[in-house]
Amino acid sequence: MPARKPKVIVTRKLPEPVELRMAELFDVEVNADDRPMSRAALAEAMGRAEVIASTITDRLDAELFAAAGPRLKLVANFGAGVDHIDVNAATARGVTITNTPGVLTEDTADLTLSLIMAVARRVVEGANILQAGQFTGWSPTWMLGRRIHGKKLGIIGMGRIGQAVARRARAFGLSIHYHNRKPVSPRIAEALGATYWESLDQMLARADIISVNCPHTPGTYHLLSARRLKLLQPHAIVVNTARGEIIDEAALADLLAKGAIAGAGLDVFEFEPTVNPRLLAMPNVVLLPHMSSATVEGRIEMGERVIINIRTWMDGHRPPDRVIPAML
Ligand code: 8YV
Repeated sequence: MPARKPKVIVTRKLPEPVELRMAELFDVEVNADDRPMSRAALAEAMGRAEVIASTITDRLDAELFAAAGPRLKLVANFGAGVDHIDVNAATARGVTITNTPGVLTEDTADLTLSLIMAVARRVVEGANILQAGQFTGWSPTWMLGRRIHGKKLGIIGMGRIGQAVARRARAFGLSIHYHNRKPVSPRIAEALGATYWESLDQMLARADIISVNCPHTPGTYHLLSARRLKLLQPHAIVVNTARGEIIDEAALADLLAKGAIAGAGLDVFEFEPTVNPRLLAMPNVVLLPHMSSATVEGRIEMGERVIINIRTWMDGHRPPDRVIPAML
């Protein structure tokens, strides 16, 4: 007898190979127009699906879980971060949440280093000048950036992505400093040559470059608050490929405008997709549209994790990438 196919509603268009495989395995409905689903459409989907394959553009809050249909058992998120999902409310309601860790680590770390280089060496500014036809010839004192080699990188959040950033940064000659809820194992710390700072404040005051690589949780909201940002040195650069909410964006813009810090590279924003207009106008800031995991390979692997999580749940096992409230 063929296996029963669960009703899976996919809230955004996914890469074609992922959609094709899902269609083979599940009774699948895809939001083909690729715009974020409205709250009403999400509520309707949660009323009749067994599985929702969500993305960051779906805000799945307690109210939606409370109103969800009795068939809803799994939200298999396409993405590592789950701050758009009320995991407590889902768990209380008996809905399992999964994510896609591991498969976007290297891509996100690559883009983090790209932002560090772009800001420190004024890469985007230089390219824009050239495209605007303003390159009139080499000069000994023009377009000077800041050297990366020998500087101190302070990584906030030393999980998979933080460690992948550290591995790359070492090759660029940066010394590795990090703040985390707890130190990494001595083996990892030694391999990365990484120094642990229990006090984030002290690390901020000494680092040349700060990279935000922790998840957004109630505990990390505005971790880089106005007070903490003021601890940074005037030549410091801040890079964020994690979540905009971890930095007080208005306070960051204030410091950049005053020249109290040297620059910023941001792939994520506090009120995404809205970007603080003051940041948009600054030459020492490189802004990207939340694209750190945007590779063909990465997005297919993310889809494969979603499928594995749904399949394992279908087979009556515990999905490998389960997110539980205690992890947040
Ligand atoms: C994803 C991300 O593209 O995985 C994450 O947490 O921030 C992104 O890189 C996005 O979440 C897809 O839902």
